[in-house]
Amino acid sequence: MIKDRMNLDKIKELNIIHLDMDAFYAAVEEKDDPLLRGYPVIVGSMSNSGVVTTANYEARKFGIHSAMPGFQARVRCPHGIYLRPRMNRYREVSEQIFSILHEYTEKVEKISVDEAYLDIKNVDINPIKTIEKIKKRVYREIGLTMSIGLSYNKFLAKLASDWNKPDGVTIIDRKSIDTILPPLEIKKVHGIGPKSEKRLNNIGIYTIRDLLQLEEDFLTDLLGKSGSEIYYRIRGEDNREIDTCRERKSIGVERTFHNDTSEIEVLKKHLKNFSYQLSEELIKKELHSRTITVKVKDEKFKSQTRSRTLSTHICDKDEIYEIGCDLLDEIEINKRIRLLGVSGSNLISRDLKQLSLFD
Ligand code: TTP
Ligand code: MG
Repeated sequence: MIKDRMNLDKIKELNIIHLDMDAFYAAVEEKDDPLLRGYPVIVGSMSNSGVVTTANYEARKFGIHSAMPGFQARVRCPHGIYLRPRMNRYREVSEQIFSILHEYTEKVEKISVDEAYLDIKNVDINPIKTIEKIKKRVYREIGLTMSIGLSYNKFLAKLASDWNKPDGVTIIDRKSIDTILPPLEIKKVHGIGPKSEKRLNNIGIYTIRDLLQLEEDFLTDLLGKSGSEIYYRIRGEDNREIDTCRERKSIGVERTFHNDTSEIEVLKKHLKNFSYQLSEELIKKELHSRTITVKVKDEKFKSQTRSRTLSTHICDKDEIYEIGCDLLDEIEINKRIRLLGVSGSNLISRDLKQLSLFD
């Protein structure tokens, strides 16, 4: 059902969908055990040191949310039903949802188990009809609700899907951005993470309205390359394409030096720099890695690699650096090194990482 019909002047132009399942893990639990319906359901740790992965909308009325420590949740909602996550089941349901999405377009970008972008440019039917069909089918065949945003780019579609949760549909067209965007907090802008938010707050910038006053150059000086992207994004411009092969096997940073070196201290200095960059990439992509690999290539082009697989997934820069140093120490360096790299593989997304905190 369309809850929010905004000004639809150029409906054909609206061809990017962002969809996000409502209270996903908890909703799967309710689907599998309908007796849970109507009660506050919290999926997460049984132990005091664990965290909430999600709570259904009943439980959210008690102020419970993802990432909240389990003990705090129990204080706020002692009569809640606390369940351990069943990741395999969530993945299975997720696959069923995605196979329905793929029936509408092959241009599906999977962001996580319960979230995707769809490009419906080549779908012949009216975009609003398409949304209604997707929602209805997922509800009828799987029994779960989702919230959908429809717009003409990714940033706005994602903003829209979050607008009217749960079970909502929000459409943002060109005409509506002038009223929708200015009052929003800057953290709503894709690309403004906690660090950038703080930097902007420090100079008195809290809303998109404030942000709109800043020149592109100023934003680039302050936030680097993403400053320019943000400058256009808040004006409703975002050219990011739907990326259908987003699932990655590994992420790495490597470089060939101008001056080959065999000095371990110099190599470690580079390694530190690369580890920090790798950590930044992982955080940006909301990924954590369980296997860290260091690779070197010497002046005779001989490569050596060393890897370590950990018991938990990590993304912290100092942890990556520390493991990287151990791995580098294991490599026998008797020639000058021309290339050094560090990478993370065995990747999982943020939501799965959270589970390992209490398992
Ligand atoms: P979200 O889509 O962020 O949350 P949600 O689907 O539970 O609720 P909403 O209706 O607000 O969309 O995340 C999807 C699933 O990912 C969620 O059900 C549980 C998991 N998750 C975590 O494990 N840790 C987290 O910090 C978050 C935010 C989610
Ligand atoms: Mg969700």
